[in-house]
Amino acid sequence: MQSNHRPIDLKLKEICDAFRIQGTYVSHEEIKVGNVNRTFKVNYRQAGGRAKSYMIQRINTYAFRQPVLVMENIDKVTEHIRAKRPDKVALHFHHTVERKNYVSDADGFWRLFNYVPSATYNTTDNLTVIRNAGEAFGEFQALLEDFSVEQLHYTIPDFHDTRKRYAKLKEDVAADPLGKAAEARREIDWLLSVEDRACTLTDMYNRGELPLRVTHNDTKINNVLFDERTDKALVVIDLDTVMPGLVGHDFGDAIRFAANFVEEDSPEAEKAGVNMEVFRAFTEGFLKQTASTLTEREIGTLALSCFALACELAGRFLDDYLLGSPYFNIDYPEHNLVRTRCQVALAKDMLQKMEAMEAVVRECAGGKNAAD
Ligand code: GN1
Ligand code: MG
Repeated sequence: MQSNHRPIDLKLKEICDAFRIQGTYVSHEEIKVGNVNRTFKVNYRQAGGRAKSYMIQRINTYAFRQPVLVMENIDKVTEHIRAKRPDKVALHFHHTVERKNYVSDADGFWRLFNYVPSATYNTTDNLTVIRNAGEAFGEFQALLEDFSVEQLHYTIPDFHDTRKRYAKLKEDVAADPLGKAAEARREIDWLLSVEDRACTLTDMYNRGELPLRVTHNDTKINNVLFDERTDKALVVIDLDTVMPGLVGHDFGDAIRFAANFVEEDSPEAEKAGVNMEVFRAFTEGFLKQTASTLTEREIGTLALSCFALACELAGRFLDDYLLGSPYFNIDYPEHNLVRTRCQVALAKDMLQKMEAMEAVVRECAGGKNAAD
């Protein structure tokens, strides 16, 4: 499958050249997973005929205004993990002749790393996979326990500041520049009615009740690569949003994605809800790695963090919809409204199941000595 000369192939080949990739460019596939960046797998044939693939990402500079700082964060964090666990699979970012791990040109901001043969999951009810994902994100957090958060740049300021997200939503609902708010009235009203509950973690942090940790901040299960044969987690990827944050940001985001009965953008919002078996499996894995370092209070926020993150993301999707979707990649004009409705339905179900979720968290944390 020799590549033709489509502009995208020419561009990808040019990027590979800048990163000094050896061999013959064969083809590319676009990997449609992320909602923000664009990701391509490029396939090469090396001298001797061996096939080798690389991943190229074009960073969304509307979301990441200072992409060089994103790359600095990634470098520091991966270096720290590599030094502690040299045996672990790590993403290897290539460098240009000028020793930069990115290329910035008229077409965008690009980076390139080795393709890791692996399996990924968008949704799965395989509880082993889920437990392993929980362990992987928990281990990520545990490995960075001794990394000082001050070393990290805030690449997207106030990323999980739910209060500020709400303030922005209210501002844009009031301005309603494209006249779309009426269509989303029910979702807007509901989200506003639960604002205080959704902002509990942010408020606790602002009162000094929760410690800052190094968090991944985008813990969707498709950001874990799994061994194709054993389903063991190999590596946590997509470190763009690694920043100082709260443990609940990682836990809650993971649950709102992995434990939902339906995909994040399912048009069948009425089917959204928390699969408690998945919830338990993820919680077991996550707390196995983290319980001993978390404070009682942090553990006490975990179940509620799922609700907080679902509401926060619902508000973000909705806000983006009202503005004509400049932030999230969309496949059709109503995509962000569909995503909003699905997150809202999920958040409502979480309220119903809050006590059950809290009980599972307590059970899984039990036995470990919480840190205070
Ligand atoms: C974005 O692009 P992706 O899929 O890694 C977003 C997350 C959202 C997620 C929702 C930088 O992540 O915060 O939770 O979409 N990332 C950024 O699917 O905004
Ligand atoms: Mg991401």
